[in-house]
Amino acid sequence: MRTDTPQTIYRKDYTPPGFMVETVELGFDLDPQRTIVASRLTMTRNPESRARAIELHGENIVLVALRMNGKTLSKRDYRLDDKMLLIPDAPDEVTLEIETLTAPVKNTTLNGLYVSNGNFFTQCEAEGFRNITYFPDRPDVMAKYTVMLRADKATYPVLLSNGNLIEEGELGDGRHYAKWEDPFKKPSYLFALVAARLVCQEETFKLADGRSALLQVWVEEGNLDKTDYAMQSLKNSIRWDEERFGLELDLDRFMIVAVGDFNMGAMENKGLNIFNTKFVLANPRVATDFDYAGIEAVVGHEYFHNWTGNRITCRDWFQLSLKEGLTVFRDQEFSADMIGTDSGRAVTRIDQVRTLRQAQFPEDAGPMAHPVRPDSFVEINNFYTVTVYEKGAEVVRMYQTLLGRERFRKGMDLYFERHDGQAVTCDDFRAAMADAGGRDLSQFERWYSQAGTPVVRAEGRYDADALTYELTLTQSCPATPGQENKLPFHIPVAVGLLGADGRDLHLNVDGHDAVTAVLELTDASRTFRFTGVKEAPTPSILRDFSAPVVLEYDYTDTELLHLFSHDSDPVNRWEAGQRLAMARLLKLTSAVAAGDTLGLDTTFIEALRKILADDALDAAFREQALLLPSESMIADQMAVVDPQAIHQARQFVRRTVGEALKADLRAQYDANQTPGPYSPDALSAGRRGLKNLALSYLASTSSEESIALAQAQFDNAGNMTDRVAALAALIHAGAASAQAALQAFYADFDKEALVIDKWFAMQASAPATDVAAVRALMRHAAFNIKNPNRARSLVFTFCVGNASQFHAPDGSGYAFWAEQVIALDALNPQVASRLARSMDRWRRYAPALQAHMKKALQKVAGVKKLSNDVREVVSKALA
Ligand code: 0A1
Ligand code: ZN
Repeated sequence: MRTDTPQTIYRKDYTPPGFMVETVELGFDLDPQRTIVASRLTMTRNPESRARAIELHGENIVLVALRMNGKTLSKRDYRLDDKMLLIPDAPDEVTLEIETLTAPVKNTTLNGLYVSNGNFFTQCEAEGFRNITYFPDRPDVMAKYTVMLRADKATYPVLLSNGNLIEEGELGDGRHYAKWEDPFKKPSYLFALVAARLVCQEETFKLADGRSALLQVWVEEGNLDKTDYAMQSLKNSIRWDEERFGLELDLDRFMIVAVGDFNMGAMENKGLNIFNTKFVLANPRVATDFDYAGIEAVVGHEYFHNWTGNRITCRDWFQLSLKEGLTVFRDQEFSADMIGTDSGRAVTRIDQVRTLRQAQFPEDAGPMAHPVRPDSFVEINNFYTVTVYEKGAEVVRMYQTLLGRERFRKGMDLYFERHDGQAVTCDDFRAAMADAGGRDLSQFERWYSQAGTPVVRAEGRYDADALTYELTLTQSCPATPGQENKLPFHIPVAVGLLGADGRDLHLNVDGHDAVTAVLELTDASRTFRFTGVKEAPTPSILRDFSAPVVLEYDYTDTELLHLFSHDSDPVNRWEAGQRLAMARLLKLTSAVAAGDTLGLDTTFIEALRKILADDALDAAFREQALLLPSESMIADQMAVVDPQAIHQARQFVRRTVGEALKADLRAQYDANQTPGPYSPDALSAGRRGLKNLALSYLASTSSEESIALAQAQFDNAGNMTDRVAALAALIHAGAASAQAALQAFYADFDKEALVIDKWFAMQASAPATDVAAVRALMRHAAFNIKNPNRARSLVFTFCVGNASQFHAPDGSGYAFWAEQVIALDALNPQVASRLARSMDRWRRYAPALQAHMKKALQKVAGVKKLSNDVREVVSKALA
């Protein structure tokens, strides 16, 4: 933490490292108060650099000793400040021996070496290693690591690090040691250690080439009954990467370790993945279908990083999406393949589209907007964003759409062939795709360099005499901070045409001869001509969400209803329903604000009824189709956001649908029970999803009958999915029994931290929970702001997921936000900075609210000892 003006770092300033590190030998004498780290580095001058000095990063550590080539260096031989250690005169080959001191127990940032529940863990991405020892802490310095851990045996019986265990033994006075060696070169951000009292589930797993690997999932003792699904997901991930990409596990041992205090989801340290407990621990009693899906995705994600991230890493942090966008794409494909059916795949795709719209589009339209490959940053930790991750994954998906699956795979092969063991850039990845695909992808580069969500406007014209349909696509992209004018993107637009009977017409356009054509829009505007079109079609544009853009087309209700009933592309079928709903929600929001009477047309309700009752459709798809756009998505469509009016309008639609479709909802509720033992598979989860959506619509009417139904489900639930769904229904309906249910829930699960997180989150998001109620919950004995999961469950959920209360007209929500950002910043800047982001789009509210928000932002910005993390976010918001 510094008080000086934070420095901006630019991509264009990249220079290669002055020295490369060949080998790293680390020795840890672990003690919570005083850990001594001895490091021995062999380094050689990099012929590609003009830098003379050895530059080592180091923060929040004490330098105890420094030797170069066996000789102790005195203060005159080096320069040291609070960030860097510089040795100006160094020979071309050096061995450095460095001793440093840290106090892990005092480290509340959860970055570097820290203590969680009495155990030691590390987190080094992006720049945490410099909190452990002095080192060129940048991803383009890759070295081989040997690690010796020493600690008290009774307190820390398990000592883990990257790679293979090569030696272990006793040390006397109750201490023991373990020596680990990682056979692969890696950047420092992939270093990890664990010293802890843990137990593991383990298994020997056969790899495709006949080798075996030892797989372990390490958890605290009481959690060994919650590791099966993570282990199963790990095995599935290994198989999948072998089959889909021909990539094998390159180690004899692969470990996953769960930790209760963690800033993010998980971390792909070589051979030693460290996970937030949230993405490891599951059994039917404590975890929901959603949790299970999250575990599968994150276990996959971290495992897939072993090739996309670890074997080939990033040259610098501006290239973060090189590993993250690609790895998210891989985990998305993995999850989709695990379901196996086309309709299941489509539901995962719909979820991805929802995430983009819910989180990435707003980011791209706000003060923190940045390209997938940013040009500058103040604090790299602020750039682990939905843009770098999810939009980055869309960019990778577009290669596959443009090249086809087969040539995309060739591109991946070529990427590994060229760059294995290297630290490279997004341009290198694009070059591999272009070369393997035999295509010029130079214009595609703009997806990396230009921020903002492109808008594609479509206009169609049918000529009955010529039997042609002309589709004109016009693109534009709004200005973003530092980027006034944008050049045209290379956009794949997948299009189909529906006939009056709802069936796909056969297409002849641009050399395509199919029912879906991928049109490539590269100019600002282009007209595509479909020939042999025998009737006026309804266009289905941007099928499977073929590009991360906003599609504008002036659909009539009739066309949307047609698509909603018939589109063979499930994503666009769903999309038509969302458009129908959004138009109504926006009208109703205005009506609420104007004090007009509210109404909902039967056409829309009947369209929902039809989908709901269509047993030919997957339950999971029907659930998606009946889910209304969220309050924040509605807000994004408004010139001036009115959170309370949005909330009332949406509630009105839920209530009206709940009443009108009461019988149908009840029928689906009954038809989609999942008797027998719980299974998290997609089919069962989909049925539970539809059933619980039906329950929530029914309960939104607050009828006695629906509340009794929710209460019965709560009392008899055989799994956590049904239990939380029932509890949420009771809370949101304002049922008299909700308090008692909450208490019973707490009493049942008070030993399960992840369930208590749900307990806080459900209350934080309830429309009746105001700031005072949140403050009261913060005084609950189980609340602990130092634990990121707990802070997120209560404080974040309220600020991000309870808009009508957070945006209380008196500004009390914003004052609360400022207080919490400031309190968190003193403990954990990374977490504080995430919370700070929730005020990004303050300029979109009415003047009175804006005034309160500005005051809150200024209050945070006025704090002298603010982290760079929060400083960057609030100053960009205020700029
Ligand atoms: N690379 C991890 C994400 C991650 C990033 C930073 C962290 O600490 C500050 C932790 C994890 C992933 O993509 O899963
Ligand atoms: Zn990742």
